[in-house]
This record gives sequence, structure tokens and C-alpha cells, in this order.
Amino acid sequence: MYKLFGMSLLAAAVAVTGCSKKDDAPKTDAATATASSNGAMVVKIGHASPLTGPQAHLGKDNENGVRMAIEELNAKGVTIGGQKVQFELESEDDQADPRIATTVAQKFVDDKVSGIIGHLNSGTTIPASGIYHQAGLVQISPSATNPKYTQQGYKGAFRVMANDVQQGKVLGEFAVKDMAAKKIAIIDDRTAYGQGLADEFEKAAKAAGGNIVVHEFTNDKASDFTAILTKIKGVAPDLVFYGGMDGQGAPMVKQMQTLGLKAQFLGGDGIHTAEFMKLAGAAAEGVTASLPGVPLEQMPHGADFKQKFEGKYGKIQLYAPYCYDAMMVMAEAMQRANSTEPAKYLPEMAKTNYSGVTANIKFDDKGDLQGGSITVYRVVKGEWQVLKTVTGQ
Ligand code: ABU
Repeated sequence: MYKLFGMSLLAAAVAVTGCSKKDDAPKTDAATATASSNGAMVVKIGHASPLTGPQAHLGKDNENGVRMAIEELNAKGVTIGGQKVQFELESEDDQADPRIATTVAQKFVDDKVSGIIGHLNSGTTIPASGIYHQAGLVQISPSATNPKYTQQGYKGAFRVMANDVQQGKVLGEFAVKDMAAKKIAIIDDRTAYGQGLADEFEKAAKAAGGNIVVHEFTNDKASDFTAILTKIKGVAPDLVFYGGMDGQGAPMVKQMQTLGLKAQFLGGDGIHTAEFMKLAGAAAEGVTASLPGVPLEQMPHGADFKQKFEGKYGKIQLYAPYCYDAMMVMAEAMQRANSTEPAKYLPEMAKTNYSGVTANIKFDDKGDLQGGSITVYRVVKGEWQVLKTVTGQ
């Protein structure tokens, strides 16, 4: 107890005296530790996602994935460096807004979290990652798929799903070869994710022989796409590709029906949600979308995860299994390093070889998942049905 009391005093002294920017980086287990009521060392984990607004259903899903992992770790009892630890979730709402995300990131640094699971969106993950890098923190994004996140040379940046270079390639080839699309219209929401995925899709579709007849854009708050869709109807495409999230994708397919625009509709993981089905109703039928990873039922511990998660929190929206794995990977690296200090467990992160719910997780030299797969689904009778899985290399 004296040792823990001493550690709390040290943490308090650091907070009161203040530090230079460089000194803000978490330094030692002692500097970040406080004692829980059961005497365990508290290890704060930051999580950030949109917990309000049109993506709140996805943000809560992510938060619950991390929460479930933390509850299991705490129930099991984890010892790190000979000391019992208790993980504590510090969850923040970044509202899917890049500026708010940087404020949240600075708060995590100031609060001396030991690591971050997040953010959900590429548009928030990328700017926040610069702040975590400066502070020497470890960040695992469970869902941001824009390749730039791991191309910045930040040693602490990791991702547990395939990225949009992989996803865009699979979708572009699928549109031309499997959906027989010759004339293709593209719409994106101008976010880092939506635009990035649409650009990768466009490259791959062209390389496969498709003709991009129009590329329009909207934004991630829009709900009326009549003007764009009317223009697109004028060029009579075989297929409309949408780079963006379910909150826009669902009204878009409904408005396509209303306007009599009969093209096939294809999107990425942002529309592969239970919420998309709910919002689009009957117009969801026949929509095709991809999701990084193999189908949940084929994941090593997918069925177990689904039963446990849905028993506690309701239907999985999208990324909860990846969030759960991300937390487990971080905790495992800490245990192997015998330390919750980012500088000490970071080298262990790079050596990860973890049999997770979503995959056997190993990282490449950029921090990307090695061998990430992509699965393409279609809505058939109100359910996402698997069409094809492209296994990663
Ligand atoms: N992966 C799609 C949703 C999250 C993002 O990358 O913005």
C-alpha cells in the first residue's frame, strides 16, 4: 500500500508542477498509476469514437467492444510486472469531427492514458495520431481504413483491419468482374474515408476495364441527394458506388428508387451495418457492400464473441469484434513487456502474434494488419449474405 500511495503522490506531483511538452509523454508505470479500491494499479485506456450524432450507433458499438475486453481482463485478473492491474476505460466523444478529435487526443495525453483504442473514423484517427506520436503513445485503430494513418512513419500507430487500398481494389474488381458493371458512377462524402475509398475503387475499376462516367461528391451530414442522383440518372450507369457511411448511403438508395434510377448500388464497410438495413428498409434489398475481414461466423472465436456481445449490448453494428481484439492485443503486449509504459510495451506491439476473434493478428512494419482479408456481402431478404471473401496475402 505504501508503494502505491507513493506512486499516487508522484502522479499528483507531476500534475501539480506541470511539465514541458516533451515531459508530457507517459514515462513510467509509476507516473501513470493510481491505486484502485482493491489495491490494483489502475491502467487508463483511452477510447474515442462518435458517441453522439449520426454515427453514434457505430461509436457505441466500438466503445462496447473495448468495454467488454476490459471487463473480461479485469474479471480474469491481470498481473503486469508483478503487480495486479485494473484497466479503466476513458471513453470520449469525438463526434467524427477532426478538430474535436485533436482536443480529445490532447485530453488523453494530459490524463496520462497508457494507450488508445480509436478513433473510429479515418478523418479523426489521422489528425489525432500526430498528437499521440508526439506524446510517445500507442494507438490501435480498430476501424479507420484510410492507408495514410499507417503511412506517416509513426511507430506507435497500429490497425487491426485491412485498409482501403486493399478494400478499394477488391470492390473495383468486384464491380467490373462479378457485377458486370461497364458504366460506373461514383459518389463520395469527401471525408478521409469516403474520398479515399472512392479513389481506390476508381483506380481498380478502371484497371479492370470499367468506365467511370461520373464522380460526384456530397458530405457526411447530407440527407438529400436528389440533385446528384438526377444528374447520375442522366448518364444511365450500370452501377453506383458510394464511398461513405450508412447515414448517407441509406437515404441515397431510397432516393434512387424514388427517382427510378435502376443501377446496382455498391459501397464499403461504412454501409455494411444493421443500421443501414433499418434506415433503407425495402430499398436495402440487393445492395452490395464489403467489410474487411472474414465473416464473423468464420472468425476463429466469432460465434462465442457474437453470443457474449449480443447478450450484453445488442446486435453488433460493425467494428465491435475489432475493438475487442485491439484491446486484447494491447493488454497482451503490456503483459509480455511487464510494463504499461508505452515506451516499454511498444516494442512488444510490433512482435504481436495474437489469435483474436477477428484474425490471427500480426503487424507489418508500418503497423498494418498482415494478411487482412476482405469479404463482399449482399442484402438478400433483409440479411447481409456473404458473396465472396478475398483472402489477404
Ligand atoms: N472504415 C470505414 C469507417 C471508418 C473510417 O475509416 O473512416
